[in-house]
Amino acid sequence: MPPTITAFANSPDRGKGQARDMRVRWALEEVGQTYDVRLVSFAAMKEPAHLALHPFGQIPTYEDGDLALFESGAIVLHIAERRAGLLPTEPNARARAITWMFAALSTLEPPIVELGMAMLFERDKGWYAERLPMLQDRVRVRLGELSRRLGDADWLDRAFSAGDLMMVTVLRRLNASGLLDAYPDIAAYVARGEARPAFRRAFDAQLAVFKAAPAS
Ligand code: GTB
Repeated sequence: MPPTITAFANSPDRGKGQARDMRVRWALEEVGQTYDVRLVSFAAMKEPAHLALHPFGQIPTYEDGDLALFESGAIVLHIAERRAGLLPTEPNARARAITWMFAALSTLEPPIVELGMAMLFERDKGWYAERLPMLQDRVRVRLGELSRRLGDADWLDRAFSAGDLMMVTVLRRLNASGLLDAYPDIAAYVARGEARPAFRRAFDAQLAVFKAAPAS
């Protein structure tokens, strides 16, 4: 039996691949692991059956036999540890790739998500115009640092790894912000990730869900 992941039945991003099932799909595609998808509504995510899998009532989850996981980072790491293709075998390189996964999730993602949330939900607030530049600057600081580290390399630590997969999915959340326009090297890095055949397969699979969903 292939593993089963959960994804939005009706993703609010309208198939842009911004929900966090995208990184799990991509990881599964990179390692050549087939998978099933169980689509869940917002209401179903808060029902006991889903809460038993995910204490915070979110997607994605991952089930394989008697193992159930939540948190996209933990799921991608689990996939990468069990099948070849996403983590180097040399121990130090492997540890560095995992470090980049954590950096993506705990250093880059928080300010990027905070900016995205403000742009989505706070535009009509009196404080928005004052707060926006501060949120943008926090992201720019990280982009500048990332850009300096990336230099003219294709990937963060020589070969493509789960660290790059995670970083690219996090950076893609800036697509609508326009901030990446000032960082052509990072934009090119994201584009390299998006050009990978495994990314394309994962993207197309989640887009197909959006296209098949009844209009909401
Ligand atoms: N830390 C967890 C992880 O990495 O797995 C976060 C999981 C999470 O935020 N899941 C979101 C969710 O289930 C979906 S991905 N939300 C429903 C809820 O909390 O009730 C976040 C997301 C949603 C929508 C867009 N979008 O429309 O662009 C982008 C990202």
